[in-house]
Amino acid sequence: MPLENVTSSAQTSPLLALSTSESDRTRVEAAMHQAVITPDAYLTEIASHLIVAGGKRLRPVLSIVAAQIAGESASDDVVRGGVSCELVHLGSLYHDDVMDEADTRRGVETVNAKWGNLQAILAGDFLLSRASEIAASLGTEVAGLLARTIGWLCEGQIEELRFTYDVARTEESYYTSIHGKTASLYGTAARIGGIVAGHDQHTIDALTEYGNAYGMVFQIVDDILDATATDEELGKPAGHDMVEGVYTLPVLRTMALGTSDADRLASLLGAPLDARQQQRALAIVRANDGVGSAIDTARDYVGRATAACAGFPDTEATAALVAAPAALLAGVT
Ligand code: GRG
Repeated sequence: MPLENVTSSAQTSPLLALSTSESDRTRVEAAMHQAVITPDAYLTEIASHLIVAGGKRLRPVLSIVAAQIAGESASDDVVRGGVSCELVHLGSLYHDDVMDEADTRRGVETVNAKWGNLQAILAGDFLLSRASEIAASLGTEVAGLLARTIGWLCEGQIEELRFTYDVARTEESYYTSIHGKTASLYGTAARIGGIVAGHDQHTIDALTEYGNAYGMVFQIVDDILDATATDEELGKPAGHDMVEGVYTLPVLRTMALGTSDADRLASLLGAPLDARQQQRALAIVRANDGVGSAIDTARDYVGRATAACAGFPDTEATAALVAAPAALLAGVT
């Protein structure tokens, strides 16, 4: 049963652990499964594959907590709004796994590995269509926002592709990419929670600011972990991003140090790495200040997320929002 996966993830996820009740998680699961049922059992199975496999469901949780900051419980429409974001996330993972030719995701075979690329692309499109249908049922503002956010994900991903294997990639390119591919959907999940719950405009804007900043912390921490965690902790070989030619903040900061190590790293990168080169590149990043400097930047975004909550009512939900980005950062400090 998928709920077991979600519940066990909840214990390791700050946002989930601090905020949503078991009954809210159950509502999210039910709405996720409901959303992908079609008269075609084959399509339903493919579209359900990664839902059944688990996942932290952070985006619907964020919508729910955003809705709850005034102390009210979240309506079914709030849950559906959060689920529309999660379906966009899921659709993007289906497509991302095709692009990366990935074999596993959430501990199971990817859709492309199990059924093939064509099925994965179409099922990903189908998930986006169901997300759009749900968003449309919540009004034109939510529908327009979700449509724009799908565009932001594509823009972020194409920015990353454009500078793959480019050692001259700028930090501006990195920020543009992670804002689009990761942070924008968190911003939208929080905003939809605020809109559907009927919060005032100032609060809706602050929730959006919060979600975007939380998403930036999330992705920078993820990128730091790719360089610093062990293969076992990651469930994949460390340094995977460098191997794939995706040069993230800790790597860009290391290359910018102006030292001989920085030059050595730049000369190693720029093309696919073999296993020995991967280990040498990792050793350089781990031994230098690029990681610490990336942590400082993540900390700035924690500050921005916290500041966005300043005017929120003093409730459990607000406390959960304030605690969540710092808890992410604690994973690398
Ligand atoms: C089709 C919408 C669409 C987009 C196409 C492929 C693509 C462009 C965008 C995907 C970009 C991408 C993979 C961004 C990273 C997303 C991310 C933060 C993944 C990890 O999220 P978690 O940790 O994963 O919430 P779980 O498995 O817990 O849901």
